[in-house]
Amino acid sequence: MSTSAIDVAGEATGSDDGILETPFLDAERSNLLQLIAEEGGYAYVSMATLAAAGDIRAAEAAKEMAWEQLHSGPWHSVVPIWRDAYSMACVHLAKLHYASGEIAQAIRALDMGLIMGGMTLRDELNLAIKKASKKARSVLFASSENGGEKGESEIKFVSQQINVAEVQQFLPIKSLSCKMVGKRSALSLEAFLRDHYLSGIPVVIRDSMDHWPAKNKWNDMNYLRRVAGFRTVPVEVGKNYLCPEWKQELITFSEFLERIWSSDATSVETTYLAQHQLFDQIQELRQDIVIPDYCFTGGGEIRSLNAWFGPAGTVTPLHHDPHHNILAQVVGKKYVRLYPASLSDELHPHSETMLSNSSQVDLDNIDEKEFPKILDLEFQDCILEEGEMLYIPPKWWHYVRSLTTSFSVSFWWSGAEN
Ligand SMILES: O=C(O)CCC(=O)C(=O)O
Repeated sequence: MSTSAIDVAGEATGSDDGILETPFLDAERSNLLQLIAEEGGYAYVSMATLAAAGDIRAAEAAKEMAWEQLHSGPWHSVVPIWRDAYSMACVHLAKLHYASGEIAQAIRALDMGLIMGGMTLRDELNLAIKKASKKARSVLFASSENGGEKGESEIKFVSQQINVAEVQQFLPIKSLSCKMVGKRSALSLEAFLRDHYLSGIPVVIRDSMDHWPAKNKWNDMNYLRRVAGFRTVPVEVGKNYLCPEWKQELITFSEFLERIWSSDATSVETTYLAQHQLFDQIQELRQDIVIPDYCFTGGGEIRSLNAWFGPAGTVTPLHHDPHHNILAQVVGKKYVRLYPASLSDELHPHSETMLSNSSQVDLDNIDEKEFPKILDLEFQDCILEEGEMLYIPPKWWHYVRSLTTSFSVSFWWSGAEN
């Protein structure tokens, strides 16, 4: 399936009015442009005005200008109105592509707005995506030749059991030989609160996600392709984010699914959709999951839902996060190792601020000369199986390696104390 097929056929079928409606932007455009001008964005304002009048090159130029502003310093220091300016330019571009029957390009522009843009035009972007997706689906799945929507057979990512002795050779030294994270079935909310949340003790919770639609759907490549194949997603390419050759790319979900399908577990060019707020971006996938009730027991607030989707062999190196975390394993298996927050100094955090939550120790290749005491530190580990959820208390260090193709969701939430 190629996305350009959407464009070619989209022009031919052309059964809708060719208009992406944007009532909110139409009403708010002059206010937004005023705010952008107050931040010195006069050139942007003239380009955006031309774009609104139908000039596609001006829409591209406005998008470029806003993009530069988004990359002018650290993300947290970007003036928020520039994020809205970026979404606005994306919406203009999408409307013009859509009007020319270039549906794939319209969807890509809208996705860029959702991934990189601000909150003000989010509903507008979602509305436009909904309409453009409907059109894309009607074109792509109109005939069974293109993978007809109904009756299409499943293509399972994971169908076999793993051989633990075999995977153990890829795992860090001493794996699965010390204390294992306890696994509990039918864990009550009271028991979770008392024995884990308040005591800061990790646990694997079994049998709590059987009702998620994702459990039956996400192991099927055809389902994911149908629902999201034409969407653009950010992925990480390379061994892991601490390696110099590591990079980020924006590709279609279809292309990503093909990479997973054809990947080889030993490759250094692993592609990983990691820590991405996919469920804010793709509403259809959000409907397949349920926020676990455990996340609400401490009276805090959900901070983010992240997707972690990739082939066997993805590695998230040893690091910690500030939030409570439930890592829910929807498809496949992962090895997870945990060290308590009290061992932070012994785990040698990087000194640069950006990486200070990551350890200098590469568990896959431990330098015993530099870190002679690492192998003496106590940890807990487990193989997180499909249908299990791991609770990781705040600041606990974790290392994660996928043992098969794997799709997990992490729920981060803050405690009432924050
Ligand atoms: O699954 C992974 O690769 C990493 C998950 C993780 O680091 C997290 O949920 O915080």
